[in-house]
Order: sequence, then structure tokens, then C-alpha cells
Amino acid sequence: MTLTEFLSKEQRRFPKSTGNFTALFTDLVVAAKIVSKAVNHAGLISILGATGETNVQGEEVQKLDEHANEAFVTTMLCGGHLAGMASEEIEGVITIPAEYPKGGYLLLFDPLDGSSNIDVNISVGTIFSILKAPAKKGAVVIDDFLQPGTEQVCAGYVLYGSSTMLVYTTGHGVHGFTLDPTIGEFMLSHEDIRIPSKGTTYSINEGNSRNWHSNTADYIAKVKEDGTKARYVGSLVADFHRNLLKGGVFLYPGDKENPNGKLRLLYEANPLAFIVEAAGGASITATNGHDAERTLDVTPTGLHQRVSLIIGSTDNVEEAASFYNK
Ligand code: P6P
Repeated sequence: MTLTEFLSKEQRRFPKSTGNFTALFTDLVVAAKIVSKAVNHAGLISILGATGETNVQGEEVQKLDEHANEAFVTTMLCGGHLAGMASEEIEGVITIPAEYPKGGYLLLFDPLDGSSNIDVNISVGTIFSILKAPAKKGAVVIDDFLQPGTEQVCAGYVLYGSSTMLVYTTGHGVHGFTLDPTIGEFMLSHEDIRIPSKGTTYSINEGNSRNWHSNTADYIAKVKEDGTKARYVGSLVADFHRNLLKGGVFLYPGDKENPNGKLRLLYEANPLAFIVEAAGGASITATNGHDAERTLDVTPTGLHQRVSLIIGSTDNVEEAASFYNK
């Protein structure tokens, strides 16, 4: 079954649906295919390497970052389904120009997460989140995007790896599609993904251990004692996807140097938390290094705010939470 057929089938489950979401998602898939082609050909069309500029995060912008951001912004701008967008690469909100119709959704995305891995051919990904736009006149403002993760209507990611996969949920199951480049269609390959309740893998950057709070250090000592395997790609979508399919827990906790960790709430933590809960898993955010809180319940205060993230199989996340709530 193609993704197009799957979307039509899903839409028929909701008789009152207008087709706007399906059309929006179809535009998103076009952007994903454009980025997939660029990522898979990067080495050949010499767009590898950095542009020499830095983005709003102060990170070196890779040419592919720019290309991916452009692909999503230009593909999504004129479809008439969005009231606005927010991208990791852009400081403020991306408003819809007057010449285009506006729609009722907000799209937030990290166009190419893990881009520092591009030049060494390690998997990278796009992460996206879709919210309902507040019913109001006039251009959207940052506050319109500051909705808790429970408000998401859709979340997903594209993994540009040995194959290109798109995984998404609208809260009714998590479904994975693999791109068949010979026909340019995403084909249903993983219907109704369920994350194992307990995994035997943990993912964390041990290089940060000198800055860990004692609760993180104690939890990691425990998982090591239990013989849990360490797997860390350093590319969020790749680490998350492996744990989603095989079970396990990923941690990017806050520490003494970076109290809120590194990952972004609105377009990294929230979409992945929405996906993992829809697949039967769990996601917490240990604010100020302890007091574990459900990621989706965090009240956002900024478009690019960082949060600590502990996400994956329910049993593993619950065990981690017990260390953070001590
Ligand atoms: P570190 C990549 O830059 C990224 O944003 C995520 O994809 C990844 O999980 C994390 O940062 C890796 O960070 O500090 O371990 O290199």
C-alpha cells in the first residue's frame, strides 16, 4: 500500500474530515522526497560541507541544512493549509505571504537533525510536529506555537538512512513507510508500530558524564550493572528509531553545564514523545535535573527552548524516572 492510499484510507475513517490535513501531509511528503534525493546524492553533487554561516542555534550551517529548510518552507508555503511555520533554522515564525491562502494548521520542524553527521554518511533525519492554529485573524505570532505537546494533531520523522523511512502518527497508531526510489513512492512497511515495553539498550553521550547530575550517573551505573547494551549514533532520529523498533531508552538529560540539555522541546522532544506514547512507550523531561515530568505536559516558554529528554520503552523510562524523582 502506498502512503497516498494509506492517507486516503485514514481520512475515510473520519467522515467529517475536509481533506485539508491529507493535502497538507501530501505536501510534506513531497518535501521529504526532495530532501531524501539531496541527502542521497550529497556526495555526488558536492553540496557536502558547511556554508561557513551559523544558524539561530549558533551551529555551523551545513549546505544540506539550508537546502532541507528551503525544501520544506517553499513546498509548504503555498498549499493553503498552514497559518504559519517554525523551523530550527529560523529564529522567528515563518508567516504565510499575503498572496497565498492561509489554513488552520501550524507546522514545526527540524529540517535536518543530526546534520553534523552528513559528511561522514551517518543517518540524519527530519522531525515534524503539526498543531492546530488558534482561530484568530491576522498573522501568527510565536505564542501561537507555544502549545503543550498534548495539543499536537500529528507528529513524525523522516530517517535518511540505508533506506529513507517516514514514520508518523495522528494518535491512532504509529505507521512506517519506506521510500521505493524506483517509483518515488513511500510504501507501507511498518503498520501499527508498538515499542517493546522493555528494551536492553540505552543511548546517552557518555562523553558528558563529567557534568552529569548524580541521578543520571546513578541510573546509568544501574543500567550498566544490569548488562544493558550501549548504542549511541549521535543522530537523534537514528537513535530514536532503533529504540522504537527494538526497545530501549534514549537520554539527553540536563547536566551541570547545560541545565536544560540540548534537544528542542517543540520540534524534537514533543513530536518524538507523541510518537512514542502512541506506540505504547513513554517520555519524560527531568526539569532542573530532577522532578520527572511527562514531556507532553511541559508548558512551552520559547520557540527554541531546550529540554532534557528521557524517552523509549515504558519500563526503562519508568525506572529512569524513579532515579530522577529521588
Ligand atoms: P551530542 C545532533 O546534533 C543532535 O541534535 C541530535 O541529533 C543528537 O541526538 C544530539 O544532537 C547529539 O548530541 O552532544 O551527543 O553530540
